[in-house]
Amino acid sequence: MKLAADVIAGLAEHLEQAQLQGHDVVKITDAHPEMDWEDAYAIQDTIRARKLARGDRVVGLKAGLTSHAKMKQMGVESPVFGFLSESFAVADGGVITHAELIHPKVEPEIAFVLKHELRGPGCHIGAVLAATDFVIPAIEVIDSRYRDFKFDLKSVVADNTSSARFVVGSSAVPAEGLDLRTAGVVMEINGEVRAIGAGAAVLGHPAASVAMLANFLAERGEAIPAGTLILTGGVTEAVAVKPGDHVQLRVQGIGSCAVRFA
Ligand code: 0L1
Ligand code: MG
Repeated sequence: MKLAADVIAGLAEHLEQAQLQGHDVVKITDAHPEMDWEDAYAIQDTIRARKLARGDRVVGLKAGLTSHAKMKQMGVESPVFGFLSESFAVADGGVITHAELIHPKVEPEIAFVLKHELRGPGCHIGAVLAATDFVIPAIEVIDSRYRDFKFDLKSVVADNTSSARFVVGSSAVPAEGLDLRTAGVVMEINGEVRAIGAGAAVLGHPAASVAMLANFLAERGEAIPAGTLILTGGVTEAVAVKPGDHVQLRVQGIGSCAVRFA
């Protein structure tokens, strides 16, 4: 690690305050170019600890930048991982207050819920499918705290991978019998189709994203606990939303979910 403990604590507070107050900041590597990956995840962990100390709960995990469309959109080359807090959960069909966020975008995702713990290293798609309880459609709302979504990967990791809100569908479907690679994904905003894709856009198979997360956590001596909800990453580019927008996601063979921005 390159940063001192008090600097990590200060950066976590800086980023979390930006999230809570809905204002943007410049990417933190501008002032701390020496920051390494361990520092970045330590800042994210400190944000997580701050939320837990206030009575929030971690209800899931997420992988981001797992599709070529997203990597190209953001000009980066590898996935990143973050956590989902209970305070970011929005009911299917619910309403998000746009003014609480900075510059939200929506991503169509396929989420997994595990019935068994998943532990790397060596985790693979087969192990993920065997450990999966069900899959469920999800709309992730990302809201980078960085001005104009301009960042580098370490700054994004520190900012909990832009996590801001998420919605999961009301129909949960067992993964058996589904071909998640060819499952079609259609996201509409105000009834207009804005993003189309298929599950294979996420690392060839969305379960590969879960395996990658398990293998990443193994390097930290951690596993994905049974019962965890995992967002596997946007199937398409993220789409900016404005107040009044109604977002609907349909995933072939799995179901749908929706959210409105007020
Ligand atoms: O969930 C995601 O794919 C977002 C990762 C963070 C980068 C971004 O804000 O687009
Ligand atoms: Mg995402």
